[in-house]
Amino acid sequence: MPRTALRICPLCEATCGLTLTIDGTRVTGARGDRDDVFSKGFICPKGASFGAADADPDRLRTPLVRRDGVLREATWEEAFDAVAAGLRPVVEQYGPHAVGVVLGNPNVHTVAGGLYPPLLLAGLRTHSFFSASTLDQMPKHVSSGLLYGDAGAIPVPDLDRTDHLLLIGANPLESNGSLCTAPDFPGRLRALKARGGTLTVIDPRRTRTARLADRHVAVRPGTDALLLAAMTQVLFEEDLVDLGQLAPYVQGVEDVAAAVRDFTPEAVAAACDVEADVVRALARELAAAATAAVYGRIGSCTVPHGTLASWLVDVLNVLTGNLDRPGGALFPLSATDKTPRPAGPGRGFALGRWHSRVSGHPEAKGELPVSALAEEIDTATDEGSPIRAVIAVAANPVLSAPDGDRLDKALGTLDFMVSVDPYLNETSRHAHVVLPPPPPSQAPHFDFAFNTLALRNQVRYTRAAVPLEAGRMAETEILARLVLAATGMHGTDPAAVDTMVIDQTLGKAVTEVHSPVHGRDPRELAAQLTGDNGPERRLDMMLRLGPYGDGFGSRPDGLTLEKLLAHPHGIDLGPLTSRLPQPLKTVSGKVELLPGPIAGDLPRLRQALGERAAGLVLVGRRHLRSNNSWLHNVPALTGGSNRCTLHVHPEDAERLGLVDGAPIRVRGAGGAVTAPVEITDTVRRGVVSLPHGWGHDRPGTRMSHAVLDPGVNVNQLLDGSLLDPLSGNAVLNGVPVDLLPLDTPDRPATSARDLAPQN
Ligand SMILES: Nc1nc2c(c(=O)[nH]1)N[C@H]1C(S)=C(S)[C@@H](COP(=O)(O)OP(=O)(O)OC[C@H]3O[C@@H](n4cnc5c(=O)[nH]c(N)nc54)[C@H](O)[C@@H]3O)O[C@H]1N2
Ligand SMILES: Nc1nc2c(c(=O)[nH]1)N[C@H]1C(S)=C(S)[C@@H](COP(=O)(O)OP(=O)(O)OC[C@H]3O[C@@H](n4cnc5c(=O)[nH]c(N)nc54)[C@H](O)[C@@H]3O)O[C@H]1N2
Ligand code: SF4
Ligand SMILES: [Mo]
Repeated sequence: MPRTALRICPLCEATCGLTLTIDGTRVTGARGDRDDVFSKGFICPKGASFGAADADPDRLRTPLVRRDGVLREATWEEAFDAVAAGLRPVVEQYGPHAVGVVLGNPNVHTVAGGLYPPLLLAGLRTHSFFSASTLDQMPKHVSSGLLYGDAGAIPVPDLDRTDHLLLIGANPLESNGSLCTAPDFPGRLRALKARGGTLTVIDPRRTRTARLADRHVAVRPGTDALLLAAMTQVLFEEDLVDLGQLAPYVQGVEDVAAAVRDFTPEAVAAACDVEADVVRALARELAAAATAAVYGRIGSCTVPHGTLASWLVDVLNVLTGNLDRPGGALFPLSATDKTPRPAGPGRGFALGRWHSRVSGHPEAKGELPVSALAEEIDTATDEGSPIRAVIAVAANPVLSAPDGDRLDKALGTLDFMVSVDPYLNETSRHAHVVLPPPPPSQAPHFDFAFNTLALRNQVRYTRAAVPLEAGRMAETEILARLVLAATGMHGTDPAAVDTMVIDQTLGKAVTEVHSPVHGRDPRELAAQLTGDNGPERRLDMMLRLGPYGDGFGSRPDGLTLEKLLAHPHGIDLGPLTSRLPQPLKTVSGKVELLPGPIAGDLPRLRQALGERAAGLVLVGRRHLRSNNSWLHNVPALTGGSNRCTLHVHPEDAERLGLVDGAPIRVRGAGGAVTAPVEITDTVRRGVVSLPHGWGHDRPGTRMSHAVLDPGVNVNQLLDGSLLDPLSGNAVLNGVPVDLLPLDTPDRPATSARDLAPQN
């Protein structure tokens, strides 16, 4: 008899509750859980294909260990012996920085990824840490770090209550939202319009989201920081600045006024290709709205001025009094956040505490740019060792980061590489050991990351829907064992890792005056923890120490794991509320509106006033039925409009003599690829668009469906040299490209410099 089980969807940031139908141990169906306190039954085509993604026969079932150059099935014991034997000599001989840790996107979608990577990094003490964040939202972390003193304090647009939403470089109708966890983002935009609110979308493409908008501004890619600076200038010039309740918590308003004085609408119009009147209207509409929220995503981050654009998004929210108020942009308070300390000055946020060995890129939030991973492996310098071993967890940088060909070669030269990945793909094929996590039906789910970005405070936990299959190891245990193997403790019981974290956390909490457990005995507290295993006990501890927790009995109505388990559809913790000044950790204890590093980067923006790409520039796009590089192996999610084609505007196509459907050579600084042309007026003139995550045609992978329609790797067009300097984020959008005859060779004839924007 089929049964049902609840499972939060791990496939995107919307975190929808699913009701799975299960026949034996197989997931045969998935529908939205109507009783989920947050998602209320919403589901998208990816969630509906949960069963197919879960049961993909190409998912690895056992560890693989390389012997005589060939990856072969092995036992878990053999695999971890090989990991310890591969990693430790590198650490001992060349030091910790010779081990690179690469974390990919799915870490933010797993319990294991939330709980163990910090221990791996702390244990290894390597500076060679890279993640998908520097292909994504690092500019936002840096701007939040500088403005609020906390790189994790990211304000979320209050979609359900705002009167005016200004959406920049985001396409939630395909992506379902990002840095704003909102199940049914599309429905929430429609509701905004239905209640008389207005939606403005800034995007070089007329996306499905843009088609919902009252106003769509097809900005020239990479110029949002200029546009937003000009809007800021208008607010000052026309006396529209009104901080309202925020005033006591903000410093530096006058400094910002002076800093943006040159960026008039007239000055930015040509660079942005947006008329000065339109810029003025955007600023006036924002200021006039009863409440408004400015929200920027991928298109505003993965560009040369990503940190400045991210900063200006928040500056506009502050200057219009919309930061930290209902209807504006608010700071969530998640159930596993630490219990808030009293407001007051903090330590602030530092950038560049160390630098990358080869190009001297500054670290940001402890990370080096993943764009620099290849050179950190393949380039020797006088100082320090190149990276000789890599630990990759849920990461496919060969496709997701710039210049995959170079990285592909570099990974092939490592002394040792381990991948924690369910697939043998473009990246994991280089590993000496592959450790496959179980499919999601066999894993629990808790959103440590996305609850801190959710548009409503709520908490939900789902245990594994299906028991671990024989021979499988939970990803939490895989990562705990990996931490031990990497830090010279191979052979220790993995449960010791959780016990150590619990002892340390409770030991610290009892010393903190504001903690609900101040002064108590940590052993007595540890004995109270419930849960079936170490990760669950850690979750119980975090919930109980958190802002809604029971404080181990001091607030008897508060949250515990037991209470959460008794509410399988989740517990609603209420709408977001104003929280300032408590979240601020700047040295001044205020919002520091013009931080030094930002002021230092403004001359580069001023220079961009005169820059214009001479030819075509490339932007990306997402499709509802895809997810980065790893869902192309699920037949139900491929085909139809989800294809790797080059979107070209009809006028550009005519000028260049392009034919719809015919292949064309696209060349950038890092190489060339051939993709079919798709002529569409959804891209603006001068812009072409290719999606990322494709290029499944390398040998030695095991993705039998994906190879049938491999597409091409858009990131091969990049050479990894274009970065946002403050955050180290890769420039993935607004990149100059040429369209050339089909027989053009792979390697570029011109250098990156020749293709860079010209006056
Ligand atoms: N040109 C261009 N490039 C981009 C982007 C873009 O917009 N344009 N977007 C960027 C963004 S935003 C991101 S986040 C990155 C993503 O970059 P990555 O994180 O490198 O890539 P993903 O495709 O998300 O997949 C990572 C790996 O996780 C594995 N995986 C899936 N589920 C699990 C699991 O449960 N456990 C483990 N251990 N592994 C799992 C997959 O098999 C895959 O190998 O790509 C970036 N690259
Ligand atoms: N279906 C699906 N959903 C996903 C993913 C996926 O791959 N597929 N990936 C997930 C991940 S890892 C992330 S980070 C999120 C990302 O979520 P979003 O940020 O919503 O991602 P995109 O759909 O790529 O939207 C980015 C938009 O920016 C536009 N753009 C490009 N350059 C510029 C520019 O210079 N200025 C402006 N204003 N706009 C520009 C592009 O045309 C595009 O429409 O999506 C997540 N959800
Ligand atoms: S919107 Fe995202 S979380 Fe919701 S069902 Fe679709 S993929 Fe899953
Ligand atoms: Mo992402």
